[in-house]
Parts: sequence; C-alpha cells; structure tokens
Amino acid sequence: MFTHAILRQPGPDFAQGLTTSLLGTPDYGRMLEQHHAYAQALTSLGLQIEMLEPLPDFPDAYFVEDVAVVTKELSVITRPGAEARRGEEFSMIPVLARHRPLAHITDPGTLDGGDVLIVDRTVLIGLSNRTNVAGASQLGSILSIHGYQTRTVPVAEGLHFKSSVTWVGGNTLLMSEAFAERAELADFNRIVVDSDEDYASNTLLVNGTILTPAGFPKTLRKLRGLDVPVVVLDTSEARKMDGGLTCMSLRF
Ligand code: CIR
Repeated sequence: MFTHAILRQPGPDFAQGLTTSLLGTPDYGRMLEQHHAYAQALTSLGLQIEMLEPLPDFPDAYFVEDVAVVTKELSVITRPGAEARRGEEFSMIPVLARHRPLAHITDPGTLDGGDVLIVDRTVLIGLSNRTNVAGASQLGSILSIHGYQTRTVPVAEGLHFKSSVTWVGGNTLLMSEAFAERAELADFNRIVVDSDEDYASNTLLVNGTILTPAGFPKTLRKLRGLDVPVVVLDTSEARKMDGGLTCMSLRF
C-alpha cells in the first residue's frame, strides 16, 4: 500500500518545458485544475500528499517522477537525461531524505524515473533517449542489494518506457503495440492498447485502483474488464508536454 505521494505544482512557465507533442500550447488554468484533480484522486485513495512549490527555471519540474526512484528500502536520486532538466534532482534530496536513505545515479549514468517500472521485485528499465546503459546498470546494482532483479528494455518510440508500458496489477502489464511482442516482457500477461489510443498505455495503479487518462474509450473498456476500480482523469494539458499520470507524483 502507498501512504505518501510527493507532487510539485506546475509553475506559470510550465509551457516552456520540453515537448515533442504537436497538440498545441497548454493552458495554465486548466493545467492547475487537472493537477488539483489528480492530487485529490490520490488523496481519496489514502495517500498523504506533500505538495512542493514550483521550481524556478525548471518548467518540467512538476514531472517529479523523473528525478527519483523510491522503493520501500530507499530512494535513488536520478541524473536526468535531458540537459535542461539536470539540476531538478537536487531539490528532491532534502524532501526524500526525510523518508528514506538515499543513493544516487552518477556521471556518466543518466536515468529518468519515467523509464523505471517496478513490479514486485522485478525492475524493468527502459533504455531511452533519457536513460543510458550506465544509468540502468547503476540502478540495477543499487537495487540488487535489496533483492531486486533488473532487466533492461530498449525504448525505440515514445519518451519513456512508462509512456508505453505500465502495471495494472497481478502479473499484468498494459502496453502499446510496439512492446507487445518484446521478449523481455514475455513472462507478463499483456493487455495491448489499440494504436489510436497509444497515450492511454500510461496508467497508474494506486492501492488497487487504476487511474487512466480521459478520452480513450477502447482502453477504458479493456481496463474495466479487469474487475478493479478505474478512475478517469483529464490529463490533456500534461499530455501536451509529453507527460501523463505516472509522471506527476512519486508514490511510496
Ligand atoms: C520531459 O520531456 O522531460 C517532460 N516534458 C515530460 C516528462 C514526462 N515524464 C514522465 O513520463 N515520467
């Protein structure tokens, strides 16, 4: 069970963050409303929210998931793969130090939390434009001490591994078609999202409830078939900045 979540308010400069999406300029007012609804959903699932202030000069810093990997045992502060985001991680050190012992990804390693999916004691690490082999292997060594086994998975499309693959409970992953035949994922049950709903691959499982983005009816039907509660949240503005449900919190 998760009991805590760390979030950061999007700042007024959030539209200056990195993005590859061609969905237009996001709206700040709507972003704040959607972020608030997201925090409320986590609260209603029993999590105590620690809401950080916007981080000046780091418009993407509300995507807090990328700067740390938090397990029961410790927090690993990452070294973000995008130059423009490097530095965000330092602000998370005092915050997480209050909850867990810390470890760090160091140069030449780069790693974004968005590339790390933990299912029980298995850690899947996407090798992407943000996460390199050195970063993945540092994380693997740190977590192996605590009994985790890691596997790397190349990420050829999408920003992060979890943009395309997320855990929906038990031994089941939800994923985009691009990952459906991957040998590294063959021992999981796989629910494959239709290609016109790729974005909906990014769901978030919190204490037995699946949070899923609004606007993807075919994926919603598939998730409802799992017989667990499903909550739909509008993430239209984060999506314009290449972000989604997993990116906006650290849960533990
Ligand atoms: C970036 O490009 O880094 C941000 N605009 C989006 C980060 C999304 N984070 C995530 O998927 N974990």
